Parts: sequence; structure tokens; C-alpha cells
Amino acid sequence: MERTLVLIKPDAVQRRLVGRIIARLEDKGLRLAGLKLLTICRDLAAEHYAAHKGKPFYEPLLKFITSGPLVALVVEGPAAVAAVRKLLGATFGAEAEPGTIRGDLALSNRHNLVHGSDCPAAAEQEIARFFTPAELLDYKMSDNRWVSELLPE
Ligand code: 3AN
Repeated sequence: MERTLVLIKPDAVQRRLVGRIIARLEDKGLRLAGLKLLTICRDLAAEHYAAHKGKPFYEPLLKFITSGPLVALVVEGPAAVAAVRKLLGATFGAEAEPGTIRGDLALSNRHNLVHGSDCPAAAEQEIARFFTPAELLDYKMSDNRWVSELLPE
């Protein structure tokens, strides 16, 4: 089963949107495998956003993402990486489709509430960056048969 990393960023924590965002992930049928509230340090942020180093928004992005607590979670399900990216919506809040988390709750480019891994290989790396194996729990959901034919009954 596929896992992906979701970050509920400091803007979402400040706006008290954490519960609503987690509810959207649960509503979709994804299983929570790991969950923590933490303030990340600059080194971790720089590693996470290494692809954007040198871009004009890089420094403000690091400042924002380290500015206060965020919620890191690992969710699991069939094709979880793509399913989560669709749920989050386009990167910039004003461009994201209504019905998506960003489309419904964000207008900003930088303060776009959530992060989701963009491919399975990135998901694996990002999960290892935020969670130890012992922090990821394996357990069965009782509604598997109704959520997806790909899940064990
Ligand atoms: P996504 O989070 O949808 O994968 P990326 O990887 O292109 O998008 O961007 C990472 C983060 O960098 C975004 N979530 C956003 O917070 C910030 N960001 C990207 N582009 C801009 C921009 N032009 N101005 C400000 N912040 C940006």
C-alpha cells in the first residue's frame, strides 16, 4: 500500500484548520499511519525544500515553514500520493480548484496550508526525513472492504 507525507503548515495551524484538513484526508478513505506536531529547524526545512534553493521565494519559504508548529502526517491508501495531490489542489491558493483543500481555504502562493509528496520516490524520502520506522503504525481499518477493493478485508 502506498504512503505519502503531508505537512499541515504553520499557516494552517495558526488559522485553526488542522482538524478540518485531517478530516478531508480521512473522508477520502486514507489511513493515518503517523502524526506529530513539531516546529522544524532550518536544516530540515532546507533539506525538504532543496529543489527550490536559489529561487526568489526560497528564503521567505524557509522562514515561513520554520516560523511555528506544523503537523506532519503519513497517510496510506491505494495510489495515496496522487490522491493526496488532487485533494490539496494546485500550488497557488488563488488558482486551486474549488473542492480542493487549497481551493476552498487558501488564496496565497506561499501560505498554501499543506504539502504533499509529489511522487512515490519523494514520499519515501520525505517520510524518512520526518518519521522513524517506529513512529509509523500498521493497523487494519474496519471499513477496508467499503473503501477500496485493493485493501485487505
Ligand atoms: P507544491 O507544494 O504544490 O509541491 P512546489 O514544490 O512548487 O509546490 O512549492 C513548494 C512551496 O513553495 C509551495 N507549497 C509554496 O509554499 C512555495 N512556493 C512555490 N512557489 C512560490 C512562489 N512563486 N512564491 C511564493 N511561494 C512559493
